[in-house]
Amino acid sequence: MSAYLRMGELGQCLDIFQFGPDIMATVWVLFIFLNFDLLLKTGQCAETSGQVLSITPNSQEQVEILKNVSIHYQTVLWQPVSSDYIKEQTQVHLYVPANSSQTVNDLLHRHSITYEVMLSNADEIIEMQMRNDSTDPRSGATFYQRYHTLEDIYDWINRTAKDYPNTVKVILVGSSHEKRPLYALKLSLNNRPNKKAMWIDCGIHAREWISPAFCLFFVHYSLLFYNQNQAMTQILDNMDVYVLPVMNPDGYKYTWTNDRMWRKNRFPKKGTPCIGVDLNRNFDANWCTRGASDYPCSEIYCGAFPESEPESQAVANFLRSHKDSIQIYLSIHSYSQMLLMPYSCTMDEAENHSELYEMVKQAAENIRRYYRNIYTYGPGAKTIYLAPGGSDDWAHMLGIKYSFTFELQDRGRYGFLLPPSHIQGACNEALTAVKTIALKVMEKSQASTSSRQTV
Ligand code: DDK
Ligand code: ZN
Repeated sequence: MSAYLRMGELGQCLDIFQFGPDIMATVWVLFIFLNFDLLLKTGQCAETSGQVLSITPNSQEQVEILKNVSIHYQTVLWQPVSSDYIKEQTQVHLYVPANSSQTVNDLLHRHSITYEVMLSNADEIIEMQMRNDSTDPRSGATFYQRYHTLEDIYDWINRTAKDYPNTVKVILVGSSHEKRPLYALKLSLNNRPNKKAMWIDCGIHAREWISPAFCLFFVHYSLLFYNQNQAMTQILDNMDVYVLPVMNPDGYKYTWTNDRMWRKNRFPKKGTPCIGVDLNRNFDANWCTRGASDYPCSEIYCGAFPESEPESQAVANFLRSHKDSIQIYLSIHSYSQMLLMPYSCTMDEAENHSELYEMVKQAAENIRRYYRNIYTYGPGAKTIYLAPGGSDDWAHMLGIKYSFTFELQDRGRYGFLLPPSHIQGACNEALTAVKTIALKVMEKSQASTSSRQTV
């Protein structure tokens, strides 16, 4: 594999040498083989685009080198989320920007660490995803098959509420550290009394662009397919839905303007050069234990105390004050195609483990049946990793018993840079999971009401 990849790299380098005539070919190829290492070290092969590498360390020594690279060089870990969790025989996905690719590639070669280039043109993909926004006439795709700036999402929220004055309400649930509003939409498709509710939040993590895209799609689908699609009609007849499209607006904005790979919010920690708290480590569920970090520069920094951040506090306050009606909590993330249930903050099983497990299992089976795509499922701690302080675990402990985190497409091909052409497919899969779970929950509550009635 490594030989193949090295040849691939060489192909890119060759452009800059401008050797032309066929007659030279044989000599040239020979030259390359003999001087391969030299070519690499001359520094002539600098990448012009950021890359994403897939690296599987096969010794403890390689693990240490990778940790070192990801901490001390200008790179961004995609997987695992923090260098502490790099381990032998487990794939590491590493984003390497153009200006450090020479150094990083050399270093990996020097230590005989083989890697695969997952994406060689990351910058181009990033540029395409941004160009795809606004009113670019070159983009034929519809609104819901594109990514949108924060401003466009705010506009869309207002427009949606205006277009559906009887069924959609905008709720200001709080504001971000940089004072941006946190708007949720409340979908209330009919006036039945004592309706239950479902909460969906998107965009806790800034770089997971497919997540806000899903929230927009979901609202659109709900409004369009109520009274058209049977499952959707049943669900919306029985419950209201609160949708928070961007829980971390400061971070999301930052991914459009400064750093596409940003994850956390934008809270500047005084006395350090570090910015950002991981909002999905900031809730009061075994807060800041193993799987989170109290080091402010970490990607999984838990913050100064539980709910220290205005964004997590706003959501926690809203859930606390609506916990009697909210039955289902869903948090949308990417990537890795997983349907996760509590707990992620401990290895212990949730008290309703089996019913939750049945739900994610059936949801994954439906996705597989309808879209031929594989989602793994189970409790977070056992399926992905220990992740204390998460919103789903906290909601579950609050008493919202049907609480889940979805990790949408893909499984690493594009990672956070999922192309716009994949938005539709990713959203349909997630929608299938939402429908499956909501219908199951309704079945259960109807069964329990009717049994109560029969007693
Ligand atoms: O927060 C994380 O690291 C991932 C999503 Se990117 C989810 C971890 C499991 C759910 C924790 N509440
Ligand atoms: Zn996430």
